[in-house]
Amino acid sequence: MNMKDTLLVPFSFAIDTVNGTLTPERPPVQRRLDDMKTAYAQETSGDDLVYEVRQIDVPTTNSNLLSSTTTLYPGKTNGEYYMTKGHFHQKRDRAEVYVGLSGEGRLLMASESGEVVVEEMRAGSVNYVPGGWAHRSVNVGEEPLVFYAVYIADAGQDYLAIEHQGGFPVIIVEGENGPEAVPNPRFQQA
Ligand code: M6P
Ligand code: ZN
Repeated sequence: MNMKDTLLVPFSFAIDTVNGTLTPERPPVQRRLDDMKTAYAQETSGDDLVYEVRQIDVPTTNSNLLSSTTTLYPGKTNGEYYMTKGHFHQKRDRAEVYVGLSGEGRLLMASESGEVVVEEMRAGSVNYVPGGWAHRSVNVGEEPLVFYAVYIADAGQDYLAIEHQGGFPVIIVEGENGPEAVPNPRFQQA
């Protein structure tokens, strides 16, 4: 590799760990219930803001690391906690690391053959998402869930594979003893 062609100038950002904003500012991508009508077990709609993603852009090559903050607001629709759409990476073998900054959440991970792992997210948690695992985060608390994610910059997001199988194998709902993972009635193994 010719470093003269690829040498980036180092840079720094500051994260507000309570609301996920960045300094210097990055414009948020916003997702509302209307953008996720078919993501939940029961179809939903509305203009309620579910989450915001602020990305630190770099060239999308496999020698760079893309990173972003996600601010996932508290709330529920038809008993399911607010969550991200969730995706596999377009390049399936690309891994991702999540660092929890505030709030309380669950990270759902699912393989293409339907295996499921659910991990906790909170300030100071680090979750490693290996290649081949779809990932979705869920806010199970009463404050915004804020986390920082880092992944290989050419990974890309594949949302269709999740849609085609009716979501993740499990959904997170409020049970008698707090949040619990239960089978997703809409899930169909691809
Ligand atoms: C994290 C990362 C991003 C992702 C975001 C929201 O910041 O995993 O790659 O975009 O969460 O999740 P989604 O893309 O599934 O809406
Ligand atoms: Zn990802």
